[in-house]
Amino acid sequence: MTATPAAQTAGDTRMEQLVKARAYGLGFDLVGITQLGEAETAAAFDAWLARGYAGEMAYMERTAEKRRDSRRAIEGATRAIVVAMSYGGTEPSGPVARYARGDDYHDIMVGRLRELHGWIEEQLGRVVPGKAYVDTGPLLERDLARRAGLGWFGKNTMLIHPRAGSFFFLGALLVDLDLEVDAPFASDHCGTCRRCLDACPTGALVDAHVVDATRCVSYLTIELKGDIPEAMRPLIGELLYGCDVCQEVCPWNVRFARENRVPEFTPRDSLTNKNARELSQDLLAMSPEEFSAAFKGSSMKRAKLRGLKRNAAVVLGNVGTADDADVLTRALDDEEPLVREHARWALDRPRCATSEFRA
Ligand code: B12
Ligand code: SF4
Ligand code: SF4
Repeated sequence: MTATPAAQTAGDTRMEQLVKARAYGLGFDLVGITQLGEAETAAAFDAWLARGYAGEMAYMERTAEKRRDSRRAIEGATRAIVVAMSYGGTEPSGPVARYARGDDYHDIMVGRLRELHGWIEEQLGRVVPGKAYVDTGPLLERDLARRAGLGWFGKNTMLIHPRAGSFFFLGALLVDLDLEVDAPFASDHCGTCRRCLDACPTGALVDAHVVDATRCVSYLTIELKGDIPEAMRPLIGELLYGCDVCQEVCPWNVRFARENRVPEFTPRDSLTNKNARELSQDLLAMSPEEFSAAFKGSSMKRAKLRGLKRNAAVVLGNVGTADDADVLTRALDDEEPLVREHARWALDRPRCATSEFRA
């Protein structure tokens, strides 16, 4: 433990312990506390940006100054209560990444962190300035999490905990409160293993601990708004939305991934009962109204219907058969040029093409 004074106590129990107990009670799997300050990985982050690995995620560059130093996120905050929540790493693999199969984790986790914040204020009987962040804030969340003792940086860049693997989300409640901090996670348990680097389907793990996002399936199928580069399309295989490959092969997940215990993260039937082809066919035929209804409350809305149709066309180009020609041909009339172009590409792929079609 780093020696910082613990100013708040309630009875005989230290505030840190109470906060952690409450956080576990709210369903978080891991909790740690760290001091805000300059990110230890700021230099690695700068090098990553300089090499263009953020691609079109302009917000990473725009908010870089804040990300380098977590004290800049909100005025006056001194501590981060960092949490992790497992989302079902034991579920079978499939065309949609595990994290996106249930309800949007941003809403669920921010809601629970706000509950924790309210509870702290109630315990102390005063206002505690603070703010909850999950994913979208200007923070290097993995940096904060390692400093709070939640795990090490895997060679696949995931934060990994020795008894929980890496299939969990991270979040942080930044507060102006003098809590005693936890020791950082100092060891590294990757050793000589390189399974994730070898398994990545697109070669996005350009080095240990370095993801070139512009090659990562997660970026290509979610963050990228325009055309997926043609050279990358065949490498995407049947991955429709996101990618779990570099986590699935990790021995720490094979052994320690936890089951989902959060009802809201339960996979939607519409996603789990269908294979990549069936799901892609459904998406390509979907109207905006059907899309809104089917994906209400889902983080998959981030890619919008046009992005999902684009991905579906790529998947059918990779794993479809001549039986998918009809749905792809109809997509040639889609109002979105993006969808039309990817459908055309898919139809020209040997698996989908028939002589009738090529004419
Ligand atoms: C941008 C982003 C992406 C991008 C870029 C990914 C990336 N690795 O940077 C894309 C779209 C590709 C992506 C994909 C995914 N993401 Co994402 N993403 C983010 C986001 C918003 C920022 C990440 C970031 O700062 N990148 C900058 C680079 C430099 O950092 P980094 O690669 O994470 O590297 C870290 C360490 O490896 C270390 N480091 C860097 N170089 C070196 C060198 C050495 C020698 C060492 C020791 C360390 C080290 O420093 C960095 C930490 O500061 C965070 C949320 C947040 N606000 O932090 C979520 C986040 C990282 N993503 C998350 C998830 C779940 C995913 C996916 C699994 C989703 C999916 N299934 O498709 C994939 C996993 C891909 C992967 N292997 O990273 C979780 C990760 C949870 C965890 N256990 O680690 C986060 C934290 C969101 C959340 N709140 O839960 N993501
Ligand atoms: S998420 Fe998939 S594409 Fe991205 S680095 Fe991991 S294995 Fe490679
Ligand atoms: S697969 Fe191996 S090298 Fe990659 S993160 Fe897991 S333990 Fe580390």
